[in-house]
Amino acid sequence: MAKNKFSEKLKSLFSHKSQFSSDFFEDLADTLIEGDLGAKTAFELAEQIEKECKKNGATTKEDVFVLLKQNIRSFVKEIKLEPVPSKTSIYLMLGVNGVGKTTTAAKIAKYFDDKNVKPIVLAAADTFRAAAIEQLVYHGGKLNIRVVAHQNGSDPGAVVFDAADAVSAQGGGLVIADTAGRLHNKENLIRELQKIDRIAAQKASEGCYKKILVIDATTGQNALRQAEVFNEAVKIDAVVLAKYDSTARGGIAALIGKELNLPVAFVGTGEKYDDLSIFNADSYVEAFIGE
Ligand SMILES: Nc1nc2c(ncn2[C@@H]2O[C@H](COP(=O)(O)OP(=O)(O)O)[C@@H](O)[C@H]2O)c(=O)[nH]1
Ligand SMILES: [Mg+2]
Repeated sequence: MAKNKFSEKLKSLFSHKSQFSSDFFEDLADTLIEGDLGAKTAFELAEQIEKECKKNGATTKEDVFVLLKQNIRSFVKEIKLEPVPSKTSIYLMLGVNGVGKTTTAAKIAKYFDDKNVKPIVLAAADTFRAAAIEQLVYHGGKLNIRVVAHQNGSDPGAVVFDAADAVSAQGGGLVIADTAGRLHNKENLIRELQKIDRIAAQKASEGCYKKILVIDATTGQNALRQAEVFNEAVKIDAVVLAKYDSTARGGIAALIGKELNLPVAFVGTGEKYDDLSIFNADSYVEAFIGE
Protein backbone atom coordinates (compact mmCIF):
# COMPACT_ATOMS: atom_id res chain seq x y z
CA MET A 1 0.00 0.00 0.00
CA ALA A 2 1.08 3.57 -0.58
CA LYS A 3 2.29 5.30 2.54
CA ASN A 4 -0.56 4.40 4.78
CA LYS A 5 -2.14 7.65 5.67
CA PHE A 6 -5.21 5.92 7.01
CA SER A 7 -3.49 4.02 9.80
CA GLU A 8 -1.59 7.20 10.62
CA LYS A 9 -4.82 9.15 10.90
CA LEU A 10 -6.24 6.46 13.10
CA LYS A 11 -3.15 6.49 15.27
CA SER A 12 -3.34 10.22 15.64
CA LEU A 13 -7.03 10.03 16.57
CA PHE A 14 -6.28 7.51 19.29
CA SER A 15 -3.34 9.46 20.61
CA HIS A 16 -5.17 12.79 20.79
CA LYS A 17 -8.22 11.61 22.61
CA SER A 18 -7.74 10.91 26.24
CA GLN A 19 -11.32 9.88 26.90
CA PHE A 20 -13.72 7.81 24.94
CA SER A 21 -16.66 10.17 24.85
CA SER A 22 -19.36 9.99 22.19
CA ASP A 23 -17.28 12.71 20.53
CA PHE A 24 -14.51 10.21 20.09
CA PHE A 25 -16.79 7.74 18.38
CA GLU A 26 -18.05 10.42 16.00
CA ASP A 27 -14.48 11.27 15.10
CA LEU A 28 -13.78 7.59 14.70
CA ALA A 29 -16.65 7.28 12.21
CA ASP A 30 -15.31 10.24 10.23
CA THR A 31 -11.86 8.71 10.15
CA LEU A 32 -13.25 5.36 9.01
CA ILE A 33 -15.02 7.11 6.13
CA GLU A 34 -11.68 8.56 5.06
CA GLY A 35 -10.37 4.99 5.04
CA ASP A 36 -12.97 4.06 2.38
CA LEU A 37 -15.29 2.17 4.67
CA GLY A 38 -18.29 4.15 3.44
CA ALA A 39 -20.53 6.32 5.59
CA LYS A 40 -23.08 3.66 6.45
CA THR A 41 -20.55 1.05 7.57
CA ALA A 42 -18.36 3.64 9.30
CA PHE A 43 -21.21 4.94 11.48
CA GLU A 44 -22.54 1.46 12.21
CA LEU A 45 -19.09 0.29 13.16
CA ALA A 46 -18.34 3.25 15.42
CA GLU A 47 -21.69 2.75 17.13
CA GLN A 48 -21.10 -0.97 17.52
CA ILE A 49 -17.70 -0.38 19.11
CA GLU A 50 -19.13 2.23 21.45
CA LYS A 51 -21.77 -0.29 22.51
CA GLU A 52 -19.23 -3.06 23.02
CA CYS A 53 -17.04 -0.71 25.03
CA LYS A 54 -19.89 0.04 27.39
CA LYS A 55 -20.90 -3.58 27.64
CA ASN A 56 -17.38 -4.88 28.26
CA GLY A 57 -16.26 -1.96 30.34
CA ALA A 58 -13.45 -1.30 27.88
CA THR A 59 -11.77 1.90 28.88
CA THR A 60 -8.23 2.00 27.57
CA LYS A 61 -7.14 2.96 24.09
CA GLU A 62 -5.77 -0.52 23.65
CA ASP A 63 -9.16 -2.07 24.46
CA VAL A 64 -10.95 0.13 21.98
CA PHE A 65 -8.35 -0.50 19.32
CA VAL A 66 -8.65 -4.25 19.78
CA LEU A 67 -12.44 -4.02 19.41
CA LEU A 68 -12.02 -1.97 16.22
CA LYS A 69 -9.59 -4.48 14.81
CA GLN A 70 -11.77 -7.48 15.67
CA ASN A 71 -14.81 -5.87 14.12
CA ILE A 72 -13.04 -4.97 10.90
CA ARG A 73 -11.43 -8.39 10.71
CA SER A 74 -14.89 -9.98 10.91
CA PHE A 75 -15.87 -8.14 7.70
CA VAL A 76 -12.90 -9.29 5.64
CA LYS A 77 -13.09 -12.51 3.63
CA GLU A 78 -10.31 -14.26 1.77
CA ILE A 79 -10.41 -17.01 -0.83
CA LYS A 80 -7.72 -19.17 -2.34
CA LEU A 81 -8.02 -19.89 -6.05
CA GLU A 82 -6.47 -23.12 -7.14
CA PRO A 83 -6.99 -24.86 -10.48
CA VAL A 84 -7.65 -28.57 -10.02
CA PRO A 85 -5.23 -30.84 -11.93
CA SER A 86 -6.79 -32.68 -14.89
CA LYS A 87 -9.84 -30.43 -14.86
CA THR A 88 -10.78 -27.53 -17.08
CA SER A 89 -10.77 -24.38 -15.00
CA ILE A 90 -12.05 -21.09 -16.37
CA TYR A 91 -11.32 -17.83 -14.60
CA LEU A 92 -13.38 -15.04 -16.09
CA MET A 93 -11.91 -11.60 -15.42
CA LEU A 94 -14.58 -8.98 -14.94
CA GLY A 95 -14.62 -5.28 -14.16
CA VAL A 96 -15.10 -1.86 -15.69
CA ASN A 97 -12.63 -0.26 -18.09
CA GLY A 98 -9.26 0.69 -16.72
CA VAL A 99 -9.41 -1.13 -13.39
CA GLY A 100 -6.60 -3.48 -14.39
CA LYS A 101 -8.33 -6.56 -15.82
CA THR A 102 -5.96 -7.30 -18.66
CA THR A 103 -2.87 -6.67 -16.55
CA THR A 104 -4.27 -8.83 -13.77
CA ALA A 105 -5.15 -11.62 -16.21
CA ALA A 106 -1.49 -11.67 -17.28
CA LYS A 107 -0.27 -11.55 -13.67
CA ILE A 108 -2.53 -14.44 -12.63
CA ALA A 109 -1.38 -16.43 -15.68
CA LYS A 110 2.23 -15.92 -14.61
CA TYR A 111 1.42 -16.75 -10.99
CA PHE A 112 -0.03 -20.15 -11.93
CA ASP A 113 2.58 -20.76 -14.61
CA ASP A 114 5.23 -20.34 -11.90
CA LYS A 115 3.29 -22.92 -9.89
CA ASN A 116 3.50 -25.29 -12.82
CA VAL A 117 -0.17 -25.30 -13.71
CA LYS A 118 -0.27 -26.58 -17.28
CA PRO A 119 -1.51 -25.73 -19.80
CA ILE A 120 -2.55 -22.12 -19.29
CA VAL A 121 -4.39 -20.29 -22.03
CA LEU A 122 -5.24 -16.60 -22.01
CA ALA A 123 -8.52 -15.91 -23.81
CA ALA A 124 -8.89 -12.50 -25.44
CA ALA A 125 -12.61 -12.19 -24.81
CA ASP A 126 -12.47 -8.41 -24.73
CA THR A 127 -13.19 -8.31 -28.45
CA PHE A 128 -14.63 -4.83 -28.29
CA ARG A 129 -11.36 -3.01 -28.98
CA ALA A 130 -8.51 -4.24 -31.18
CA ALA A 131 -6.06 -2.73 -28.70
CA ALA A 132 -7.38 -4.98 -25.94
CA ILE A 133 -6.66 -8.10 -28.00
CA GLU A 134 -3.19 -6.79 -28.89
CA GLN A 135 -2.47 -6.03 -25.24
CA LEU A 136 -3.24 -9.59 -24.18
CA VAL A 137 -1.30 -11.06 -27.12
CA TYR A 138 1.64 -8.89 -26.07
CA HIS A 139 1.51 -10.18 -22.47
CA GLY A 140 1.19 -13.76 -23.70
CA GLY A 141 4.28 -13.28 -25.87
CA LYS A 142 6.28 -11.82 -22.99
CA LEU A 143 5.23 -14.60 -20.63
CA ASN A 144 5.40 -17.36 -23.19
CA ILE A 145 1.78 -18.26 -22.49
CA ARG A 146 -0.61 -19.16 -25.27
CA VAL A 147 -3.30 -16.64 -26.18
CA VAL A 148 -6.51 -17.60 -27.96
CA ALA A 149 -7.78 -14.57 -29.87
CA HIS A 150 -10.35 -13.99 -32.57
CA GLN A 151 -10.94 -10.96 -34.70
CA ASN A 152 -11.82 -7.60 -33.29
CA GLY A 153 -15.60 -7.36 -32.87
CA SER A 154 -16.16 -11.12 -32.82
CA ASP A 155 -18.25 -13.01 -30.30
CA PRO A 156 -16.46 -13.12 -26.91
CA GLY A 157 -18.28 -16.32 -25.96
CA ALA A 158 -16.72 -18.09 -28.94
CA VAL A 159 -13.25 -17.06 -27.75
CA VAL A 160 -13.89 -18.61 -24.34
CA PHE A 161 -15.34 -21.70 -26.06
CA ASP A 162 -12.20 -22.20 -28.16
CA ALA A 163 -9.82 -21.51 -25.29
CA ALA A 164 -11.64 -24.07 -23.12
CA ASP A 165 -11.46 -26.64 -25.93
CA ALA A 166 -7.73 -25.98 -26.25
CA VAL A 167 -7.06 -26.86 -22.60
CA SER A 168 -9.60 -29.71 -22.48
CA ALA A 169 -7.91 -31.30 -25.50
CA GLN A 170 -4.78 -31.53 -23.35
CA GLY A 171 -6.58 -33.19 -20.48
CA GLY A 172 -7.42 -30.03 -18.56
CA GLY A 173 -5.76 -26.78 -17.58
CA LEU A 174 -6.55 -23.19 -16.90
CA VAL A 175 -8.26 -20.62 -19.11
CA ILE A 176 -7.96 -17.02 -17.97
CA ALA A 177 -10.40 -14.94 -19.96
CA ASP A 178 -10.17 -11.18 -20.29
CA THR A 179 -13.51 -9.43 -20.92
CA ALA A 180 -14.69 -6.01 -22.04
CA GLY A 181 -15.58 -3.65 -19.25
CA ARG A 182 -18.44 -1.74 -20.73
CA LEU A 183 -20.90 -0.59 -18.17
CA HIS A 184 -23.35 1.76 -19.89
CA ASN A 185 -26.21 0.28 -18.01
CA LYS A 186 -26.96 -2.78 -15.98
CA GLU A 187 -29.30 -4.43 -18.49
CA ASN A 188 -26.69 -4.21 -21.22
CA LEU A 189 -24.00 -5.62 -18.98
CA ILE A 190 -26.17 -8.49 -17.89
CA ARG A 191 -27.06 -9.35 -21.48
CA GLU A 192 -23.47 -9.19 -22.64
CA LEU A 193 -22.15 -11.23 -19.78
CA GLN A 194 -24.88 -13.85 -19.72
CA LYS A 195 -23.80 -15.42 -22.97
CA ILE A 196 -20.14 -15.71 -21.96
CA ASP A 197 -21.28 -16.91 -18.56
CA ARG A 198 -23.40 -19.67 -20.06
CA ILE A 199 -20.58 -20.89 -22.27
CA ALA A 200 -17.97 -20.79 -19.51
CA ALA A 201 -20.27 -22.64 -17.11
CA GLN A 202 -20.83 -25.30 -19.75
CA LYS A 203 -17.19 -25.72 -20.74
CA ALA A 204 -15.54 -25.69 -17.30
CA SER A 205 -15.37 -28.78 -15.10
CA GLU A 206 -17.75 -28.86 -12.18
CA GLY A 207 -16.80 -26.26 -9.57
CA CYS A 208 -13.89 -24.97 -11.68
CA TYR A 209 -15.49 -21.88 -13.16
CA LYS A 210 -14.68 -18.73 -11.20
CA LYS A 211 -15.87 -15.21 -11.88
CA ILE A 212 -13.22 -12.83 -10.71
CA LEU A 213 -14.02 -9.16 -10.31
CA VAL A 214 -11.14 -6.72 -10.57
CA ILE A 215 -11.61 -3.47 -8.70
CA ASP A 216 -9.37 -0.45 -8.59
CA ALA A 217 -8.44 0.16 -4.95
CA THR A 218 -8.06 3.88 -5.60
CA THR A 219 -11.71 4.41 -6.55
CA GLY A 220 -13.21 3.92 -3.10
CA GLN A 221 -17.00 3.84 -3.02
CA ASN A 222 -17.27 3.44 -6.81
CA ALA A 223 -15.71 0.03 -6.46
CA LEU A 224 -18.50 -1.05 -4.10
CA ARG A 225 -21.14 0.05 -6.60
CA GLN A 226 -19.34 -1.80 -9.41
CA ALA A 227 -19.15 -4.91 -7.28
CA GLU A 228 -22.89 -4.67 -6.60
CA VAL A 229 -23.72 -4.41 -10.30
CA PHE A 230 -21.44 -7.25 -11.41
CA ASN A 231 -22.49 -9.45 -8.54
CA GLU A 232 -26.09 -8.98 -9.53
CA ALA A 233 -25.36 -9.65 -13.20
CA VAL A 234 -23.29 -12.81 -12.68
CA LYS A 235 -22.53 -14.02 -9.20
CA ILE A 236 -18.96 -13.03 -8.34
CA ASP A 237 -16.70 -15.65 -6.72
CA ALA A 238 -13.61 -13.62 -5.91
CA VAL A 239 -12.25 -10.11 -6.04
CA VAL A 240 -8.84 -8.81 -7.02
CA LEU A 241 -7.87 -5.54 -5.43
CA ALA A 242 -5.76 -3.89 -8.16
CA LYS A 243 -3.61 -0.79 -7.67
CA TYR A 244 -3.36 -1.36 -3.96
CA ASP A 245 0.10 0.20 -4.18
CA SER A 246 -1.52 3.48 -5.22
CA THR A 247 -4.00 3.94 -2.40
CA ALA A 248 -3.49 5.32 1.07
CA ARG A 249 -6.90 4.05 2.22
CA GLY A 250 -7.80 0.51 1.26
CA GLY A 251 -10.94 -0.06 3.35
CA ILE A 252 -12.71 -1.31 0.24
CA ALA A 253 -11.76 -4.95 0.92
CA ALA A 254 -13.51 -4.75 4.30
CA LEU A 255 -16.46 -2.91 2.80
CA ILE A 256 -17.19 -5.39 0.00
CA GLY A 257 -16.72 -8.20 2.51
CA LYS A 258 -19.27 -6.70 4.85
CA GLU A 259 -21.79 -5.42 2.32
CA LEU A 260 -21.61 -8.15 -0.32
CA ASN A 261 -19.90 -11.01 1.46
CA LEU A 262 -17.32 -11.11 -1.33
CA PRO A 263 -13.89 -12.58 -0.62
CA VAL A 264 -10.62 -11.24 -1.98
CA ALA A 265 -8.17 -13.58 -3.70
CA PHE A 266 -5.30 -11.39 -4.89
CA VAL A 267 -3.92 -7.92 -4.46
CA GLY A 268 -2.24 -6.00 -7.29
CA THR A 269 0.76 -4.08 -6.06
CA GLY A 270 2.24 -2.53 -9.20
CA GLU A 271 2.44 -2.73 -12.96
CA LYS A 272 4.88 -5.61 -13.31
CA TYR A 273 3.88 -9.24 -13.75
CA ASP A 274 5.18 -10.19 -10.33
CA ASP A 275 3.31 -7.38 -8.60
CA LEU A 276 0.57 -9.69 -7.40
CA SER A 277 0.14 -11.08 -3.89
CA ILE A 278 -2.16 -13.64 -2.37
CA PHE A 279 -4.64 -11.77 -0.22
CA ASN A 280 -4.27 -12.49 3.46
CA ALA A 281 -7.05 -11.11 5.63
CA ASP A 282 -4.98 -10.90 8.81
CA SER A 283 -2.08 -9.08 7.17
CA TYR A 284 -4.53 -6.83 5.38
CA VAL A 285 -6.17 -5.76 8.63
CA GLU A 286 -2.76 -5.21 10.24
CA ALA A 287 -1.68 -2.97 7.37
CA PHE A 288 -5.00 -1.17 7.13
CA ILE A 289 -5.54 -0.40 10.81
CA GLY A 290 -1.99 -0.43 12.06
CA GLU A 291 -0.84 -1.80 15.37
N1 LIG B 1 0.12 0.79 -9.93
C1 LIG B 1 -0.60 -0.21 -10.43
N2 LIG B 1 -1.07 -0.11 -11.68
C2 LIG B 1 -1.80 -1.14 -12.18
C3 LIG B 1 -2.10 -2.29 -11.41
N3 LIG B 1 -2.85 -3.12 -12.17
C4 LIG B 1 -3.01 -2.49 -13.35
N4 LIG B 1 -2.40 -1.29 -13.38
C5 LIG B 1 -2.35 -0.31 -14.46
O1 LIG B 1 -3.67 0.15 -14.73
C6 LIG B 1 -3.80 0.50 -16.11
C7 LIG B 1 -5.04 -0.16 -16.69
O2 LIG B 1 -4.83 -1.57 -16.72
P1 LIG B 1 -5.54 -2.57 -17.74
O3 LIG B 1 -5.10 -3.93 -17.37
O4 LIG B 1 -5.34 -2.14 -19.13
O5 LIG B 1 -7.07 -2.32 -17.32
P2 LIG B 1 -8.40 -2.91 -17.99
O6 LIG B 1 -8.97 -1.80 -18.84
O7 LIG B 1 -9.30 -3.22 -16.86
O8 LIG B 1 -8.03 -4.11 -18.77
C8 LIG B 1 -2.51 0.07 -16.77
O9 LIG B 1 -1.70 1.21 -16.93
C9 LIG B 1 -1.88 -0.90 -15.78
O10 LIG B 1 -0.49 -0.95 -15.86
C10 LIG B 1 -1.58 -2.37 -10.06
O11 LIG B 1 -1.78 -3.32 -9.29
N5 LIG B 1 -0.84 -1.29 -9.63
MG1 LIG C 1 -8.34 -4.55 -20.76
